[in-house]
Amino acid sequence: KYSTTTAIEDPIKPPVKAEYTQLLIDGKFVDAASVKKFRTLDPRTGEVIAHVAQGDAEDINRAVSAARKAFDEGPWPKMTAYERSLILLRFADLVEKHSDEIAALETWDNGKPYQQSAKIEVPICSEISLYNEPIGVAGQIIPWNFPLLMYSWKVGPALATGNTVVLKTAEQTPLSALFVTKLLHEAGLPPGVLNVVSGFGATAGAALAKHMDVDKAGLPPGVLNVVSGFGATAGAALAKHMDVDKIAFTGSTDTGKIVLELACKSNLKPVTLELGGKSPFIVCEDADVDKAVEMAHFALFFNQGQCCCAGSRTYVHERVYDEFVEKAKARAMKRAVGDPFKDGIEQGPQVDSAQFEKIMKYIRTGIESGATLETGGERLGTKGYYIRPTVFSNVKDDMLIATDEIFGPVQSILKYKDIDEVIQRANASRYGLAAGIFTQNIDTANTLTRALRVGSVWINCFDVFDATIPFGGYKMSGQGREKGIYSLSNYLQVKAVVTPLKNPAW
Ligand code: TXE
Repeated sequence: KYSTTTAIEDPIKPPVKAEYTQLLIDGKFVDAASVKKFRTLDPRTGEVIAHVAQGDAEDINRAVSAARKAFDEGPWPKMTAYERSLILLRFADLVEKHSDEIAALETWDNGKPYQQSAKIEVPICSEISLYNEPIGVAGQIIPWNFPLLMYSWKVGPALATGNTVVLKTAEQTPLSALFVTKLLHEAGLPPGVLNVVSGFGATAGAALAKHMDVDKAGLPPGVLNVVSGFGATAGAALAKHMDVDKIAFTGSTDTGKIVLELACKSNLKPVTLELGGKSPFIVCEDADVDKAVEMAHFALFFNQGQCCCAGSRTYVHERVYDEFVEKAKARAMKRAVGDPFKDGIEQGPQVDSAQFEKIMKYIRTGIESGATLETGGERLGTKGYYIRPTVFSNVKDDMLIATDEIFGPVQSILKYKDIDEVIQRANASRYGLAAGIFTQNIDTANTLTRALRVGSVWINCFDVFDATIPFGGYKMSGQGREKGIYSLSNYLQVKAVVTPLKNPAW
């Protein structure tokens, strides 16, 4: 079942067209003010799928003023939660109706297996929108690894609570968000409530993070023109600026810091951040090794390894270590890699050449630092961004493959002796997003759950997501939680109201 080069060299034609490629502002598809476009590529081949409008600061301004008007003048925030819920429910129906097209678009733009897009991500996109609660206003910046899922985690709660939104999609994957936002309008969303700007992070993303309403803040005209540029330049230039009322960001820890700084130096808008991770997956001495191997494999390799919560440090007890390594290697060698539109494929290409190069660089550091390369470690085929499932054993805690987020199909296996030691080593990370525990002993599970400084613990399972379960990180994995009741509070203001009674006796 192992990948065949024919599947990769002769890609299946996607059963969908890239129909929506403009920005979506004030309920209408429009070109970027600069009329510039960027290419979004098929990661199976590196060929162009479509030319997409390239939003920048000026488009963010247009989108923010549409969102501001829609928020200040209504009707969206003034509707009852029930009225909003009717529109969101209609949207859920439309997503279901168009699920084949959306799933195909997602696989084409991102490279993830079609079955994953169709069975996991499209249904989540409609489920998560079924909230109905009160008011707010928001800027949202999302990454490319789960374009639809990130869209729904951000947009669902913001809209349900009556906010208006400017959403910036990732430059690698602009297509699915435009498609479903069109469906939201078809479901009855008033214009201006949700505006989608595709474009590059440092221009459109940074502009959104630091956007200020020039008129309201009384700042001189022209200041906003400084917004293009990366990190320190953009942050410093905009230190004095006001922005949208709230920022939610998912992406790398480095960019998260920039976003927080921009928000802080402008108008102190509240920020939620969902950032990187280096999550431990701990296989205890009593674990059923075959099941543990399968779960650890899934925890790391799911979505081509491009998950913020990937179980990317596989700690295995010394008693079962050798058997585990052998079986983990055999499982990785069986992983079906190939065209993500093909049935039975478990792993498609990485999203783009930058991610591909980053992963290959980490593989080289793993070999150079003395870890044992059990399998993989190389490119697959000659086209696109496919990487052979890679397993390293004899990994030490201070190797880069054990400390850094690789974000690819590279499993690092580490040996441990006892529970206190593994707790200390698992916690010795700048990240704290998630952890997996594999044991049949309830005391071991409870001890680890309590001791691990992470936002999610999966016991004898991994990557189980439900709209009601909160998700987010400790330490440099982020701030705040998404999903569940927490996601609603991210978008709500609290107002205390006090009034004297005429008759103090009551
Ligand atoms: O991330 P960025 P990249 C990690 C993963 C990956 C690495 C780099 O390790 O290999 O980050 O990926 C926007 N102001 N994660 O470069 O830069 C950008 O346009 C405002 C983990 O893609 O964080 C995109 O929309 N916004 C992560 C979004 O930020 C900016 C998912 C994410 O891009 C900006 C993705 C700026 N100055 C990557 N610069 C997770 N937590 O799941 C960029 N952006």
